[in-house]
Amino acid sequence: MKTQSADTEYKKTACILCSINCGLEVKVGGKDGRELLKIKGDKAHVSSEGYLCNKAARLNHYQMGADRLNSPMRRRPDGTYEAIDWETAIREVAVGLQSIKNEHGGDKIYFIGGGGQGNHLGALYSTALTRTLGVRYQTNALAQEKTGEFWVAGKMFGGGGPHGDFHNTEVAVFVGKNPWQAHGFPQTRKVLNDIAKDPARSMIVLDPALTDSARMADFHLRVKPGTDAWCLSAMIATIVQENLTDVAFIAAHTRGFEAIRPHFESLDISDYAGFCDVDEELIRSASRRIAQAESVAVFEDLGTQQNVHSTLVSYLQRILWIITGNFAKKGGQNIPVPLLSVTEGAKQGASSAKPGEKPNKVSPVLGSRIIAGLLPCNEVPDEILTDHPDRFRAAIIQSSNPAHAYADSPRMREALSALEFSVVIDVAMTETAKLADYVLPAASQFEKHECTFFPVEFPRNHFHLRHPIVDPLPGTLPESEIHTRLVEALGGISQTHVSVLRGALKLGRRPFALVFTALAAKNPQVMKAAPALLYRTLGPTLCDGKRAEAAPFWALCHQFARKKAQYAKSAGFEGSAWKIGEAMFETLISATSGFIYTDISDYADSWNRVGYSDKRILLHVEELFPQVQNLDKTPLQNPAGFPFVLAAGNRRATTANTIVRDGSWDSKGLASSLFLNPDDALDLGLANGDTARITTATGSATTFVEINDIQRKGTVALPNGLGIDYRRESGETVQIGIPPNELTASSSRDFFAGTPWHKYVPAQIEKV
Ligand SMILES: Nc1nc2c(c(=O)[nH]1)N[C@H]1C(S)=C(S)[C@@H](COP(=O)(O)OP(=O)(O)OC[C@H]3O[C@@H](n4cnc5c(=O)[nH]c(N)nc54)[C@H](O)[C@@H]3O)O[C@H]1N2
Ligand SMILES: Nc1nc2c(c(=O)[nH]1)N[C@H]1C(S)=C(S)[C@@H](COP(=O)(O)OP(=O)(O)OC[C@H]3O[C@@H](n4cnc5c(=O)[nH]c(N)nc54)[C@H](O)[C@@H]3O)O[C@H]1N2
Ligand code: SF4
Ligand SMILES: [Mo]
Repeated sequence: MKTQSADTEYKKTACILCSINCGLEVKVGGKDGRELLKIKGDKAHVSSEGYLCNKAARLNHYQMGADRLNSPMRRRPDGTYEAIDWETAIREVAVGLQSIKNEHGGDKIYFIGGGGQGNHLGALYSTALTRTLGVRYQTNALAQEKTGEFWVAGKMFGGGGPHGDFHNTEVAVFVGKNPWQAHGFPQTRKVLNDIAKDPARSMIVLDPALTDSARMADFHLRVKPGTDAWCLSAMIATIVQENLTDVAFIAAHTRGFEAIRPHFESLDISDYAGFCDVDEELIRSASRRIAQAESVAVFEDLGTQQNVHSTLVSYLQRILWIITGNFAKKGGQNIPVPLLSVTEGAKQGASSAKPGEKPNKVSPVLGSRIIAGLLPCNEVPDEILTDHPDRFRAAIIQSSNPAHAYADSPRMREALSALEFSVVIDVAMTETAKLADYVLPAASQFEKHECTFFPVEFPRNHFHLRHPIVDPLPGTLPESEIHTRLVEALGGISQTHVSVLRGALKLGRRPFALVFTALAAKNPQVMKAAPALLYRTLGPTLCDGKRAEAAPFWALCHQFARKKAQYAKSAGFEGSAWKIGEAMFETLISATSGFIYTDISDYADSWNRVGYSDKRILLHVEELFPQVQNLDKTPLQNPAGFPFVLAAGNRRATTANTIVRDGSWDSKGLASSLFLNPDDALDLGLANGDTARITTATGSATTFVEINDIQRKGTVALPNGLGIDYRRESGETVQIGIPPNELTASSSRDFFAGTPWHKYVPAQIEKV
């Protein structure tokens, strides 16, 4: 685990502030040699090629955060914490979890989180712990944004998640997405600039706000908040009514068009334009632009995913590009080949049911739909604060701050406090950590190996295992070590197995693989604890133990080579499945700027990942289509006394979820304001910089206003990720901005996926 700390060479790693993880070169040094002194883009990185946005330069605020934890903490009966040593912490946490398991069953332990924007290696290791304990249920931030989309994609394509090819597309469509600030695909700002500059390409944005992205758009459909379903319906109707569909594509590749066609044929486009308050001609011309394009790529994000009709919108936007034939082609939507997808990881995290048992598809208390292995975040309190016999009794929370990030923070705090046992694994003493029985301090993402499972590009896909670039903060451990020690304390790793495997390894990795497989066939615990067992056996042999944390990837590379050899071959890996697996793994652990593991030239290959045996895309989704038909009977109305629509949590130039807790990284304090439209400001008697009170059904808060042309009249917006308690080096605790979920309600959620309506919070605004 040791790295040289005193040298000042540039070292390669990646930015952790959004899912793109741009490659970095960092000059380390400063205090204890642990600071990130200078940060530049890594030109050799296989995906970002030197690209960075403004945020990466401030990463030292994360690395050197004054509230970093440097010792395991145990809660005293009076609610304060005392530092304890690691040995005590591991022993007591293992005992705590084991006693919940013995008394109530492992399925009463809830696993929350796993990883963030830059770290998923800990999520991989956590499966050793959760499967050893028999944990069956989990949730994470994806279940407050993407689960509806996952379900819709799964239903329409029979698996796989299609992804837009924005680099090559003729028309880019952003639905509730502000890619200039939030990114979402490699080198986002460069791609947006390329599209904007090219007269042959266009950008269409659906957003009530005049965001940086909307300003670049050729068509800005400035919908009334929460009405995208009407706008998208009108767009589909335009294409159907003006006979602009791709008839040949629909006939050859889809199922169910006849069942949905009559609705869009008879739909009154002008009425629907009225519902969403967008000019009918603008809707028609944007729709024609889509229909006439050689290729169209679409990105939906939080503006609709965290809004009323979120799952419906996921469905409607797909109809739009499917009936215009934009699947399995350059510049369109394609289904990538992941090395390991986050949702596969999610499924693995909660161990599957015992043989003969029905797999768990619904949550234990409410009986809600579980999508991609995840329970809806909004329902966490409902599954705890009840006397239902199957309620959750304990939680393991890793790299997530539900007390701040999930809807209705007061109720989340009540729920987390009601648990009989809880442990948080984090780098900082977060709002959630402050409610836990034990807090285990993780090494930062620059102090250990890390990676994410987010990159899902097509046709070239990369993976980047980052090496530590500084020594761990004394007192911290990487998740690999934390989970392995916990599994050992629970008796989940047999020392006999360890000796036998180490012995086999002396003869080579092939005998090791054979012995591992033989042990696993006899003892199911071997597979359950596999990441930890590989770490303890194969780990020490990887570059003299320096790359021990990469051990589980050895198995994953071999799995990929066995099941998907043709894709590895497309990236230049040759030979037998064994040879390919070994070569992929050796490349993975040594490629400090990432490596390409799939490079397909044929876009039609996407059809191989459509799950239905007839290889057709399903257009008529019976669970959702009735809601589409009923739209005009369900107009949106705010409750009396709350005339504004608050978007509780937008991405801005200096926000990054709660990864950087030190608010001073936003040196000009730009991020914390409430955005307000000039007409509304006039009505309310508010001037720039004045303080306003925001009141919702859940709570109330004050902050200063920023009057701008970004906000649509009747809407206001707060940034996401702010309002966290930050303990400065001086000991003083500061809170910058508003914690948005003091204002949101856990009951405001999608009827289907349970995803929150953070972007549609009825609110009252007053001058203070
Ligand atoms: N700078 C920065 N970048 C980030 C993050 C960050 O914290 N900071 N977080 C990362 C994460 S975790 C995620 S999930 C992504 C999210 O990325 P985005 O979804 O792009 O981010 P948001 O700004 O939350 O929401 C997008 C847009 O939705 C719009 N919106 C609000 N209401 C509606 C509506 O009714 N209809 C439509 N069509 N639009 C609406 C808002 O005006 C906003 O411009 O960003 C990632 N990137
Ligand atoms: N109102 C409102 N709420 C929202 C949103 C919104 O737009 N509005 N957006 C939602 C979205 S899209 C998301 S993704 C979530 C994000 O919310 P969370 O899931 O809570 O994720 P992060 O804010 O990224 O917090 C990650 C945690 O990981 C910790 N951490 C950092 N590095 C490490 C590490 O190496 N190991 C460990 N163990 N911990 C580490 C950080 O200290 C932090 O506590 O917020 C959601 N909440
Ligand atoms: S925050 Fe910016 S620099 Fe960091 S990964 Fe995302 S796009 Fe790259
Ligand atoms: Mo997110």
